[in-house]
Amino acid sequence: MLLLAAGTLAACSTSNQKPMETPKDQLVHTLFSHVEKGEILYGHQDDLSYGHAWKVDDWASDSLTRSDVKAVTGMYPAVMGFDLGGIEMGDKANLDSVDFGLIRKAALLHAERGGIVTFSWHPRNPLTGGDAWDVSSDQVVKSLLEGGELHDLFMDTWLPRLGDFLESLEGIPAIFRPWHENSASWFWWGEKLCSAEDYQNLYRTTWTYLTKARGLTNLVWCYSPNSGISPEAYMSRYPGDEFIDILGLDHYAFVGSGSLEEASVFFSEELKRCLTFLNALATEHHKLMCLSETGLEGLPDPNWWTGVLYPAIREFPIAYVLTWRNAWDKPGHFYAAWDGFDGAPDFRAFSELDNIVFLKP
Ligand code: BMA
Repeated sequence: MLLLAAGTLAACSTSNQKPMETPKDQLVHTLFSHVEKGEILYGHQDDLSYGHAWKVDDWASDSLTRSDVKAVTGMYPAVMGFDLGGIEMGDKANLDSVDFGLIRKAALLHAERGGIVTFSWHPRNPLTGGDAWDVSSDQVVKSLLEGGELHDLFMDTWLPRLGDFLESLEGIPAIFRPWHENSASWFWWGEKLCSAEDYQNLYRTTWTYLTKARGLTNLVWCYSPNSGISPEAYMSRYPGDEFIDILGLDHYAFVGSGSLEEASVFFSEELKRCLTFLNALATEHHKLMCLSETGLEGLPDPNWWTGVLYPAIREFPIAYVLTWRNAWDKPGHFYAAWDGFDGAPDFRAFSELDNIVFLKP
């Protein structure tokens, strides 16, 4: 629908009319209009590609109607997350073995059904050959920037491959969220692995390539540090208002050696603290805000959705909240309920809340 509207509007454009809205502008407006109504969209990572103990096998012929979220709530997630890790290598499938053909098909289909798509990116470590979590060198970001030994690889191979994939999305609007969780130090672009200036340069180079060199007008850019930081730290690596549309936050619940109840209290308090400063920053910079990644792995709390997550987010104008993937091959690695799961009723109750938005099939 969005794609059709964009094409129709463009066809009507004349020189004395206002410049037409790009797909990116349209998505930004859509998200702002949900926020103005006090609505929060629900998102789930990789929802159409696989779920708890199942996966799509023959994606080219599959109608992609299966979804753990739909099996429990009767609705698809409004926001669908996908990861592009591996696209930079020219791989056929991403780091979680999801074929890029399936990702593209699922993204287009979800947009056609009226949903919103978002892409994260866990690229390999180009200096060591390791994965995104290989933090053995603090020279990786520097090596990709102008003057660095891998700058040509970045500009002539990595970004073009990423650009080719994003261009193949036929102009559907998409939230792009590269270089995430940069305030922590578990990815090679993390806080201790590069200077603030080099991080900003990396983000801006990515933006400039896709937006200027490739002319993509469908990307909504999200900046998403991890929780556990001050507002000053959040902004210390901010690429700048020109480059960013959404101020995101990644924040997970962890049950360590303490009790589940302690973990929930910590999760809620930290989330509210971060969303409070994010709200102030979003207002000041005229940006959207979102909870770009969250979740409680394996959902050991049967009332987590309505008892912990919802009370922590309901007061905040976040455009969406996205919980991470339900791995098909790791039984305990799931963040949304699935059919037959004990905690399914509370997830269903969450989906039925007035201001939480799912996508009706
Ligand atoms: C992590 C885990 C990993 C996965 C990665 C990228 O949080 O889910 O298993 O490879 O995200 O999707």
